[in-house]
Amino acid sequence: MNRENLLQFFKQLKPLQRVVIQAHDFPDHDAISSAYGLSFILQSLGMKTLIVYNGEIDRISLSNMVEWLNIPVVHCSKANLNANDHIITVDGCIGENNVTDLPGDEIAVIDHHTVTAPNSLWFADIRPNYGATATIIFEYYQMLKIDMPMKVATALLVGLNIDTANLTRGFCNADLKAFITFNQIADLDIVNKICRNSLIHYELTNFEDTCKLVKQSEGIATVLLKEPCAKNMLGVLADFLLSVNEFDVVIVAIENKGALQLSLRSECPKVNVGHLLRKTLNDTRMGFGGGHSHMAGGIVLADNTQHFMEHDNAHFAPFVKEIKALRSLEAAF
Ligand SMILES: [Mn+2]
Repeated sequence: MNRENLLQFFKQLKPLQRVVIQAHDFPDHDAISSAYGLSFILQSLGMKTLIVYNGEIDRISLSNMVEWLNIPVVHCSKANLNANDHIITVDGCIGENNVTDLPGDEIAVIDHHTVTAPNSLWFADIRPNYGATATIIFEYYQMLKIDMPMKVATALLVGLNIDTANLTRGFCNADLKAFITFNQIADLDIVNKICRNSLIHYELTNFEDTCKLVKQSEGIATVLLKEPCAKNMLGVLADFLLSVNEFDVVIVAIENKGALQLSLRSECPKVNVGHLLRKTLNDTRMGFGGGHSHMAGGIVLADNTQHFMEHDNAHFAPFVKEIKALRSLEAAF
C-alpha cells in the first residue's frame, strides 16, 4: 500500500453521500478505534461517515471507551442502511462469519487477519503480520500527514494494547512505531483506565467456572463453561488460562443455542490456532473459524457438536487430535 493507492481510493469515495465504516460483529477495541480513526481521516477530507456494527458491545472496557471518548457508533439495526450505501469493513473481512452482510455495497477491507478479500473491491489493505488494524490506520495518518487528535490516538492505543496483549504477542516493528506516536499524543490516564477496568463483577463467576472446569492433557487446556458468558469474555478467559505455565494451547467454549462458541490461544510455535480452526471447521464444513497464529475464534454449528462433546463432557477431539499431530510433525525434523 502506498500513498498513491490510498489517495486514489479516497478520491473514489469523495462523491459518495456518506461512507459507512463497519466494524466486525461483537466488535473489539481495535475494530471500533480503527473505524473511529478512519472516520476522522475521511471527515477531514470533507466526507460524511457512519460507524456501524452488528452484535453487541459486550466488554465494559469497550463501552467505557466509546462513552469517554464520545465515539459515534451505531448498531446496524438503527443505522437505516440502504442499497445505495457504500461500506468499508475494518478489522474484519467481507465473507467471514463475523462480518454481517449489511444493506449496501461492500467496497473496501482494511484488516490484519489472515483473510482473502473479494476481487471486486475498490480497495483492500490486508496485513496479517500486523498486531492491530490500529497500526494500519496510524500509517494512513503518516502517509497523508494528517495530525492525529488526542481522542483518536487514545482509542487507537487501547486497540493496539489489547490486540497485542500490551505488545507481548503477534506484533511487528510497524506496531512499535505506531505505539510510540500514540503514546506521545494519547491521554494515557484514559488509556490505562480503559484497559485496567476490563471486567464487571458478575464476570468473576466466569473465572470461578473456568478454574473449576478446566481440564488438561499434554499442555492443552480445555474448558466448556456452564454459566452464561459474554462472547468476548471467552478470549479474556483464554488469555487467563494461557498465563498458566503448564498450558501452551487453550480452548475455551460455551454452548450458545446448540452451537459451540470457541476462543483459542496458543504459545506453541508448532500450533497455529487460526489455521487449526480453518482446517477443522471451515474445511470440514462443521463450522467457521479463523484469526491469527496465536489467537483465534470460531463456532461449531449445532448439527456437529457431537464430534466435540459427549453429553456434558467436552473432549474437543478434532482439535486435540490435530494439535497432537502438529506437535509430532515438527518434532520429526
Ligand atoms: Mn484487530
